[in-house]
Amino acid sequence: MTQHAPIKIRYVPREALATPDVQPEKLLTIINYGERVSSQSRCPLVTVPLSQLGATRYLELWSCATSVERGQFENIDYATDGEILFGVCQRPELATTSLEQITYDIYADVIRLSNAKGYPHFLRIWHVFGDINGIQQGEPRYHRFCAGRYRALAQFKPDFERALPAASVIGSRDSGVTLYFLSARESGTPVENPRQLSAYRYPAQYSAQSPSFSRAMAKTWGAEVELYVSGTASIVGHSTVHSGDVRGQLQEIFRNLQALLKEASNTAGVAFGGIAEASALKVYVRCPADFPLIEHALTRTLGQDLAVLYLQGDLCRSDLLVEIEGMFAH
Ligand code: 3EB
Repeated sequence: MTQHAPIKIRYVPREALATPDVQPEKLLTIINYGERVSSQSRCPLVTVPLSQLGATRYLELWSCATSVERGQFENIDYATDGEILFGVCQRPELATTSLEQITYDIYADVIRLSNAKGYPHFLRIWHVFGDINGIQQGEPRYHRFCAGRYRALAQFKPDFERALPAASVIGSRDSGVTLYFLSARESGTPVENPRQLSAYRYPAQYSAQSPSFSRAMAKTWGAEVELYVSGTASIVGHSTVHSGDVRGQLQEIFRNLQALLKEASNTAGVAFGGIAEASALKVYVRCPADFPLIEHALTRTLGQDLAVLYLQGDLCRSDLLVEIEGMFAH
């Protein structure tokens, strides 16, 4: 018997929500981007405050093979299917608390929840917060975020740098912190990119407490291997390359993704193929004016059939113009 990955992530046009083809009890979550929409579904609909670019507005449907159990812990909504835990937390950023402290608090709660439910191994985490390139108490806000994340992981997860999840950190125009994640009963295998210095070893100029994520996470589910690829930018070694040149950044991202897929295939002992074999890609675009060029370059390189979602998002270094993440399966 082939055991499939416990979850499938699909992009469906927003209108499809009126006539869903998935039973609500088999949905881990529905993720909506940008303007709020109302849902008749009994499954929680999470609105991530990043605008979609492009003609069609999509929702992300995360479905699984079995019925899910839902719950709440602190203000984290979660759903489990016996193999995987999905959780989402949205908190306002109050002037009385630093971004570092808010990040620490959310991480501490998320770690407590995942430990208590028996899904302690983080696979993939997304983070969205406002004013990512702003300065707070003399330090870039992204560095403050990294410090809070690092402090919580170091406190609650001994040896955490050997098992870092894949991640994305995106700046929104709205304030507030959104974090959503997948964790599992059994650990996955982190994968690093041979073209890039591991982020957790970046020099201090990128954050005194280094960014705690791996370039990708490979996870075996029975006969299937799933690869969760972190937000990938035009960074070689630890330096941004092609500053101010969106075309050059995109080409460098393709090279980074190809190298990472090759490394992941070697590590996992399966062939993930090339970028065009992705089951889903997400592209974060800093300047909406760059969107037509980016979309054109992606369809020319990867074809029309690939599921790609484009979002307006600010990136953690102010010279980064575009970033791509994705999921692959074998
Ligand atoms: C980079 O490679 C680009 O701090 O979790 C990408 C994905 C980036 C995740 C994170 C940061 C993070 O350094 C930025």
